[in-house]
Amino acid sequence: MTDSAAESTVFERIAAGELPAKMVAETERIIAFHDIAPQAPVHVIVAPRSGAYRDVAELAASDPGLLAELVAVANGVAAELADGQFRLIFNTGPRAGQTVFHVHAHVLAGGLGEGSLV
Ligand code: DGP
Repeated sequence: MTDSAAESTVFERIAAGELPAKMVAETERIIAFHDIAPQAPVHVIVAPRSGAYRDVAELAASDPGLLAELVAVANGVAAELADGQFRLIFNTGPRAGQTVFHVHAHVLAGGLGEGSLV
């Protein structure tokens, strides 16, 4: 195993309690916490505890049940923190803006302009 393969992702370290985060929901396999640099009034990251999957394409192909669980947690977060209306974004690949290669969804909600994409 190479050194880089042995390293935990930042979200695995948050899941393990090694890095602080404002947690909003936790299940056996999923965590949800406020983004460190919010881009909307509500901006929550929802991710599996495990960093085994780099992006949503890998997760969908390998464990669709876990992807469904992640979406259900995102929906619960939006119901609790906003009005249940939300945008769910999976940046997939560096040219799409992905910077953390541990699959995660961005839940964006609260006062997003009609028709806006970002
Ligand atoms: P992406 O660009 O899709 O890979 O999004 C990564 C997001 O993760 C970005 O919006 C910032 C957030 N983020 C990165 N590091 C941390 C951290 O240590 N704590 C928290 N709360 N959020 C983080």
